[in-house]
Amino acid sequence: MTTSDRPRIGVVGTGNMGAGHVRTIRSSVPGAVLAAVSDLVPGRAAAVAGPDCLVFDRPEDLITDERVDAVIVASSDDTHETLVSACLTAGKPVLCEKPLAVNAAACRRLVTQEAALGRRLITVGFMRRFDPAYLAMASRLAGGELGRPLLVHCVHRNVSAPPFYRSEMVLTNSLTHEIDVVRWLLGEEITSVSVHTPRSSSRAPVGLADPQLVVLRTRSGVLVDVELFVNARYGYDVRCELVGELGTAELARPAVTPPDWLVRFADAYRDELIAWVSSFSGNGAGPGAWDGYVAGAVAEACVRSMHSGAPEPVDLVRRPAGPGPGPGL
Ligand code: ISE
Repeated sequence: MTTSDRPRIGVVGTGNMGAGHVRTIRSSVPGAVLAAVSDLVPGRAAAVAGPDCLVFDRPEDLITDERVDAVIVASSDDTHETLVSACLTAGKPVLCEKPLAVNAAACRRLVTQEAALGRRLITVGFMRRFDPAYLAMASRLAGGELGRPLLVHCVHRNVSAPPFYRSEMVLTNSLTHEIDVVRWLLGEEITSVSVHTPRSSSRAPVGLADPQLVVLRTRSGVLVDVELFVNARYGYDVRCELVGELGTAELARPAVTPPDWLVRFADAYRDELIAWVSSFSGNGAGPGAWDGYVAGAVAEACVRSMHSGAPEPVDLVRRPAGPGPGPGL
């Protein structure tokens, strides 16, 4: 870790998400310096590097370089486990974009590796916990004015999905945001799931089940329904309404439907990075490795339900003793 008071951040993966983090670090995270970037696509890292920023062809070299104190992993999902593990081996804090890894078993390996270190280094990019509108909902729930929660209605619509998107990814990639934010809002685990697939949009690629309707049941019996529609076309539209015994709270929405998540959750991404950088001297901030594992396990139960057509239980392993989750569950 740096001896200066401005940690040097390396960003692996400079596509839309990684490039967004680069911009945010430069413009809105005063406590940090963009020290290095890396991307497997030739020229893509150099295109965002700018002055005083190192460019690495191999992400492993960025992670181990002594001029990098902490790492953001924003590369493709299938690279996350290897790169986060390398950060743990290097003893460097890492913010990994969701999902933490491509499946629950891989997430569990990272949970175990981090627990063996005895210190928290992993933060997972479930940035909605930092969104002012979600924080306002959480505050109203915690204040008691809604009473006990009974239902949560969610909508998660993307303009379009990339051509490699499969029906399972709607659950293992997109739905993980609702899984995490609902766990955080309600402060309890999801115990069973069911997935329903209506007729698909003619605008969706053939074979992609889109939209999908997911019902999550929590330990206390709260039901959460989530509409996922990743080729909605008209805009990026995320909604959430919490129904309690005494009242309801609805997620404040922008006046104009934004084109994507970088616009809709710009404040959340900024505050997530500020909290992450501030946490280097503490015990981590926001969702950690265990939250990444739980999201993966719940998403896999959803995939099982999509294929079985029946409700499926969520089976979680025992949580290892080790670094705390931060302000999560
Ligand atoms: C994407 O990867 C994100 O993380 C966005 O926040 C989410 O809304 C979108 O569905 C995902 O594909």
